[in-house]
Amino acid sequence: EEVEETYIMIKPDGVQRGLVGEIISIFEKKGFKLTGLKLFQCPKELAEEHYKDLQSKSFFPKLIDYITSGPVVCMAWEGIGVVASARKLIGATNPLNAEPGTIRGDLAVQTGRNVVHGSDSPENGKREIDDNTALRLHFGVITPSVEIVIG
Ligand code: DAT
Ligand code: MG
Repeated sequence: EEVEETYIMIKPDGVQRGLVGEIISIFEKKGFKLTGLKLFQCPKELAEEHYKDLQSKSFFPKLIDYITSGPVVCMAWEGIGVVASARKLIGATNPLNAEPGTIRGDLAVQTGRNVVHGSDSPENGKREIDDNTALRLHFGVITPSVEIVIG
C-alpha cells in the first residue's frame, strides 16, 4: 500500500453534460487528494500520444476525434492505492458492463462516450502526469500541496 498518483481526465461529454462537480466529488469523498487540475482543449498530437497504445485499433480515429471534440478536465489525484481504487470508482470500459455505483455504471451508456479516463497502472499514472513532456507542458499546473498552519 503505497502513495501513488493517478491521472484522471473528465472527457468532453462529461464536461458538456455538467458532470465535473459530481465526478470530482466522488474522488474527494473517497478521501483522495487533488494535486492538479486544469480545463484543457487537448490538441490532436497530445491525444494521439496519450492513447498511443491503442494506435492500431479500428476505433482509434474516432477516439481521437472524441477526446479533442471539446474541453477536458485534467486532474492528478494522490493517495494510497489511488490507481486501482480510481479504476474501481470509474467502472468497466463499456458502461453497459460497469456496475451500478460506479461513474460509468451510473452516468454513461456507450464505450465511445464513457465520461472519464483513469490511469491503468502506477507506471502509466506517472507517465501520464510526469514523464510525458507534452502532457507536463500542457498540464503545467500541478502545484505542491499547500499546508495551512493555524496558530
Ligand atoms: P479504459 O478507458 O477503461 O482504460 P482502454 O484503455 O482499453 O479503456 O481504452 C481507452 C478508451 O478507448 C476507452 O475509454 C474508450 C475507447 N475504447 C476502448 N475500447 C473500445 C471499443 N471496443 N470501441 C470503441 N471505443 C473503445
Ligand atoms: Mg486505459
